[in-house]
Amino acid sequence: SVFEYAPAPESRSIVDIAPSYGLFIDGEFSEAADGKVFKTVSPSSEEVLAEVARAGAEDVDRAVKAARKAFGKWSALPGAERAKYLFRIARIIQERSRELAVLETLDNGKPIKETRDADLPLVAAHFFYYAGWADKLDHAGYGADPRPLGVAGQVIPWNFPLLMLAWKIAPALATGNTVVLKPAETTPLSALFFADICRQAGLPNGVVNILPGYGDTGAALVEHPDVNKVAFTGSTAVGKAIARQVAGTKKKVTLELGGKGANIVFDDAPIDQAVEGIVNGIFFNQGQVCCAGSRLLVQESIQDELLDSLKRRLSTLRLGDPLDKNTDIGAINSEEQLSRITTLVEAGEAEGAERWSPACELPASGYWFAPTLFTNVTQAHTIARDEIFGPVLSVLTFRTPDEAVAKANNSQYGLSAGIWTEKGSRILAVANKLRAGVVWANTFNKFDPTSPFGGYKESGFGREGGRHGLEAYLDV
Ligand code: TXE
Repeated sequence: SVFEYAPAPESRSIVDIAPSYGLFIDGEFSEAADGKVFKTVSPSSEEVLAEVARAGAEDVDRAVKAARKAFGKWSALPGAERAKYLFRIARIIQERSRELAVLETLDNGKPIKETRDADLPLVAAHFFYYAGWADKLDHAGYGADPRPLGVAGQVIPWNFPLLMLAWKIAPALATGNTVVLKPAETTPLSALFFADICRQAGLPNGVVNILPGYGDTGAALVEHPDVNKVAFTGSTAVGKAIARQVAGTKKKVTLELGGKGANIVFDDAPIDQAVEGIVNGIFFNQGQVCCAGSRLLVQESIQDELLDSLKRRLSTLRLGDPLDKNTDIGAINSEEQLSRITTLVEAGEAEGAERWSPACELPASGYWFAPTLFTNVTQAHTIARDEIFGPVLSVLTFRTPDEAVAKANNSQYGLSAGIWTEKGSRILAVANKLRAGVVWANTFNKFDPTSPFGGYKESGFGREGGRHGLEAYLDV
């Protein structure tokens, strides 16, 4: 049947993509009540990968009811029993990680090197980590009887489809909540594959429900009166709209929004290591990372040396077929995102910043953007202020640590920052003054399920990951 995982006639790889996918409600795949569907395309080739059912308000209601019905038994299970399901899911993710990596790369456009070596191991790690918490909640300082909130409505973006699903679903299930999750419209496939994993793991029906759809599906989920907790990752504009929507209700909410991370390089930093960190900070996942190091703050005295090295390194990056294991830079996730990046880059040029890219040929079809560096950038420039969410680095300079801190903090956002220096005392002094949820020292974009993650200011509120990530799903 079309709503099962029947192999597609011309499957390109080890993963079988069905021609069409359903909504996952109460353990079954089904059509949308109104029969609506949408297409998901490969951003690297623009070919249609599959047709996907598009959930409307009626489907949201059916999914929330299924989650509510499942909540009673699921939340009453001893933590150790819930842990078994989570461990089983984690192991199946590991076993099927090659298929998942290929599927994620096809639907998202990011290099297989990243899905295989970064996304998938982290996805499994989150399920293992939160599985370990499920039977320990009673003795973790939460009081005698920490209670799950109920039904969690979760809306996730397209930049790390599976990882964002793991960040949301793993802590929710460990704490005894049930879930209705809406993946992003451009990347629904790995979440539906995950639905199949839930079935394979024998997860009771209704504990996890997956509703592909657009923003209207997300809004209907957030609005549903029987949702107790809303967890959102996405744009600051939609995050604010959601905050307004839940104001005046008793719903709890966590928001993980945009960023404009500063990567600060002091004159005593090991240059080669810093260059690798800068590249990883802004070109990993084509810069479509909320905590990307999109502003490089370099100490004036080493600017020339650092930029020379950086340009040499950028000239070695390979852009192209995301399924090629040697590819460093994949496709931009959607035409819409590509046009947002293009608009902001044009603003950078119009405002007088100097644009540079290594010589590189862009494939004829698909959505591509060459790694781009802007110098002569001031703090007033749009490209120094707005989140570009693309492979574009704005370079600014500073003379003193205080100036570096002031410039780093001069942002509406406060999600991430990086510091490069050999001086341990400077790392501590500067990190303590940065208004950012994550500060990396002599590294960048390192993630771990044990560490809470989240933002200051317009980057959102609440934390995901670590022990703090549990609190977002508990009443204590
Ligand atoms: O985000 P949206 P978009 C930033 C980044 C990017 C910009 C726009 O700067 O360029 O946002 O991206 C769902 N109620 N980030 O347009 O619209 C939507 O269907 C409920 C940063 O893709 O916020 C999708 O599932 N849900 C970010 C999810 O929200 C709604 C990651 C994100 O989409 C909704 C992504 C509504 N009214 C973009 N409208 C990060 N923090 O990592 C849309 N959605």
